[in-house]
Amino acid sequence: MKALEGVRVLDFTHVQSGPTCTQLMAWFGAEVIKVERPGVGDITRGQLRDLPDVDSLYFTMLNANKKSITLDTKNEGGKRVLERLVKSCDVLVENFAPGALDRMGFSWERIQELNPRMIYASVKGFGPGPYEDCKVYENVAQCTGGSASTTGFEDGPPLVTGAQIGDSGTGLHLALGIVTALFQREKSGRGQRVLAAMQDGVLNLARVKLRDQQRLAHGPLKEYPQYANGGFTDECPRAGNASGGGQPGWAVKTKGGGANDYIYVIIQPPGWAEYMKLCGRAELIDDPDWATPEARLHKLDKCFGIIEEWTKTKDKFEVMEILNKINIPCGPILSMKELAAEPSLRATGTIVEVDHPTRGKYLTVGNPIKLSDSPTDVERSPLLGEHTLEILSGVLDYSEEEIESIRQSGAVGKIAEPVAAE
Ligand code: CAO
Repeated sequence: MKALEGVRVLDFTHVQSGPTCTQLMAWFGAEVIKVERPGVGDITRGQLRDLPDVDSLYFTMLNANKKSITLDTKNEGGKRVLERLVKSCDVLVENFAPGALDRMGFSWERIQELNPRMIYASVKGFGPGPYEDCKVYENVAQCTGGSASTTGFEDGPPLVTGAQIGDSGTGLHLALGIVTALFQREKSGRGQRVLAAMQDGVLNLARVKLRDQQRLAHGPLKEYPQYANGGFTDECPRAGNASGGGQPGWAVKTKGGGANDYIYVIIQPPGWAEYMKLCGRAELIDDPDWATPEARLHKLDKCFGIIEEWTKTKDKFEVMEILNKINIPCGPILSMKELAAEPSLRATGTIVEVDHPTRGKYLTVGNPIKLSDSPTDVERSPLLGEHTLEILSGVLDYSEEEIESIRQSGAVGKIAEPVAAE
């Protein structure tokens, strides 16, 4: 049995933020019915394609374990099918532009009338306020949520990060909101609205920077490179690769000189002596100008420079092994190529190979959250409208005549032929 077995999700999501949320729910066992526009579908099916005429990796990696029904929800027949779906699902998840669902005729009031137990969950770019009507994509959220202003080097422009903290991060927040609302429904018997705004989600993930903004009012941030270089304003600055925790850290070069031949090292007080022994600089272990964290604070760049002279003589995996043996935390900079080939990630199901009827085999990131009683089996994403018939008859109990009349109305577009067994 899967943890969310018996929960049916009307998945009205597209692009990345909403699909991240519903994919997680599907992995935990919810029945996720993705509603897509006939003939078009989720726009990402056709975006960033690596192969002609097949669903992109963008789409396939965000829509595993879901069913797809095509439905024109602006068509009167389509609206009636959507009403029936609302009545028979537990959760509706959407990430349309603000107001789109209301314009379709499905306001929160209307949804509650149709199904008072419905949990209606939305991702929006912003919460209520001056920007609530704006459309938002990933990097917009990274910029408006405080991540970009605090990422990058002190002398460079603001930077966005490759980790999709605006989209996938907000999808994760939304998933937690939904299961929490499902838990409350057990006692209250009622559904509720769940909103995760991308600006809020990014700010939540960047909360240590709001911490530093407030610390700044009481003196310089000693762990930032600006402490040695003397360059603070009244705004939390970009800290380069400095550690956000209590200990100094930096990415130093390793042997090879390639783009990812680096390792992230941290200097905890007990580690200093060990580092200096490895670096052949034992004289600095007790030297009062170097021996204490306070003495080193003004010259962290020089400290990491000394360590780098040693790390450049080893590859990043050798450094990892040597430092971990003496209890010094560190992390090699791993490329996507290296991660894709990592056997331990394959073994745990964090990286999974999936077979797809039109694209063949591809890699995806499996469920990063492991439940001992609800293991995840990653299944390929659905083709556009692949389950339209199955949902109309099996879930919504339409008769053959009714299905024919729905089809005639143009509400579901061309019904897809069943896919041959793989
Ligand atoms: N049948 C008929 N119409 C449909 C439909 C269906 N099955 N599915 C969607 N539509 C319609 C919508 O009703 C909407 O119509 P109106 O504009 O007339 O109301 C229209 O398609 C376009 O939807 P949209 O506005 O959501 O799409 P967009 O491409 O204009 O904007 C995005 C995309 C992502 C910027 C916007 O949806 C958004 O801001 N979403 C909230 C924030 C978010 O999730 N951003 C993350 C995106 S990346 O993960």
